[in-house]
Amino acid sequence: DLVNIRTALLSVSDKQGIVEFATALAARGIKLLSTGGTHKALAAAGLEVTDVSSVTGFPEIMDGRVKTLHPNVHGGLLAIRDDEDHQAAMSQHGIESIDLAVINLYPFEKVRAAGGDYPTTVENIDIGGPAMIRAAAKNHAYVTVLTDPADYDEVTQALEAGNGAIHYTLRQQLAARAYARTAAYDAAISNWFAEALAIETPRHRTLGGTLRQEMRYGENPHQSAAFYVTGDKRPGVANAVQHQGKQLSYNNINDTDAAFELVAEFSPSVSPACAIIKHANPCGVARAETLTEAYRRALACDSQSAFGGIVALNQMLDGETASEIVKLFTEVIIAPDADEEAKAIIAAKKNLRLLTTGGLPDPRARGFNYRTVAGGFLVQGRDTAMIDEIEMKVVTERAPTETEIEDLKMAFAIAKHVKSNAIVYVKDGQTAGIGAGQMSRIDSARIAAIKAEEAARAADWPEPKTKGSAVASEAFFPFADGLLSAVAAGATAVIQPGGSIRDQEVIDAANENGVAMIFTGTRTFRH
Ligand code: 93A
Repeated sequence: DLVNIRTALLSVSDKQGIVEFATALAARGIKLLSTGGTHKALAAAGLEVTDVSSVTGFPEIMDGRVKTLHPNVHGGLLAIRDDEDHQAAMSQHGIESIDLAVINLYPFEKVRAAGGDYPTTVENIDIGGPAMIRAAAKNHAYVTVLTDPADYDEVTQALEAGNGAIHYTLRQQLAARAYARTAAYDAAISNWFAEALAIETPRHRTLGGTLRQEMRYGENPHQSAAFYVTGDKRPGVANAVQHQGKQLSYNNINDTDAAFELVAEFSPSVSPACAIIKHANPCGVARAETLTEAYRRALACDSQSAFGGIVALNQMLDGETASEIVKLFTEVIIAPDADEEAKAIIAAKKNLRLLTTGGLPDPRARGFNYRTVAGGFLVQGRDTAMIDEIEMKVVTERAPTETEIEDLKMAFAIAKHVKSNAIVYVKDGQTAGIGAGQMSRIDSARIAAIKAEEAARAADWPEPKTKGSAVASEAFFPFADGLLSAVAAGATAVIQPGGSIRDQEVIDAANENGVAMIFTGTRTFRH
């Protein structure tokens, strides 16, 4: 099971740790081969290293596009060491075996993330590197392959323990990592192409990502978990800067994403906005003249649920808002930015995580959602439905007033981010009650009204904010009962897709109660 290593090929773009690792190899008497830049780095460190050109008998040509794509390299990696025919081919063609390959690829993902132009990004598609990685990994029965500087120490220690040889089980594991790496690399390339060409069809892209973070556990402590990033530059939880606090958990990442995607529906050029999220559903959303006021109003919707929640803001966190937020136990704050005063206030709360993103994600931007099912996964385009781009058809005798329209639009935008069945009451730019995740729409409507009553009691308001409110339903009311429940709670305006065979019943009920109703023709389920 142990294979002695005599020759190593090193070809790395990320030179981090390479000199130390090569030094450890050389100290074991392992012969070093390498490509141009890597050769230079190793030679500069005083190591004896052979240029791969002397193995191929070819110079690096075409700006390095062809440097290791040669039978002397690939034969050396792929030969079955105890196969007579393979041995004969080696001696006939003067091929020498390569027992260990250290390769990391042209930084395609980094260039993409930095917004490299088209030709630069294409030039950073590595061809020879993945070919060598895949060859070495296929031949893991004899060859050790390293694709990540994070693996250098492990292999150095294994060499030490094996007295210059590597065990089969480690070679197998390294091969598995190698194919994970090349698969993620190719996925990043295909996704970049699909993005660059603005093509959404699944044939043009694949599911793939780079491991960002392994977590102690997933949604529950008995589940394993990891966070992968796709290279999509969308401002949000994957691309945020975390200023303080411990690593985000699986649930934190999920909820923080939900929070920021929701608050991004509200342009900061219109007004400050705040969303507070629990278990991926909003428990309060509000707009106001100031950010502090938006936070206070969002909190007032359901101050009980907001405990231990995630706060998302649509503009820079300021000191006043920060000092308001720290009054309540909060898990995470995410905002486009934070000023120095705010950072100092948050710093006093060691466990509170502050994330800044540099901007808001475009709610209209295309993208994909994934979800697993037994034996496969589902892919769909992001829900980019925006009320300003949808025809709002008034279906009742009374048309909504201007204030009602503003609240209807806000309720529609929020309902898109609430688990179905979703009922969202909004009054004066503030959620009055949210009903989420019920199996029947009428139950969601009732729960939203109950939440509004509780909020009124907690805040000592004379009446629930559902009185005189606008209400959104993310899918049609199948019967008049849901609408009547909203009327009972005090709603005066309704927005919903329409499309039920009983639409007329629902419209009649609205007219009988003087309610103004809009049909959007667009449903925004979220299951
Ligand atoms: O341009 S390539 O696709 N053609 C090749 O033949 C080739 N061989 C190695 N890229 C190739 N490489 C890559 O060069 C490696 O994957 C590595 O990322 C990089 C190392 O180049 P240097 O040693 O010159 O810095």
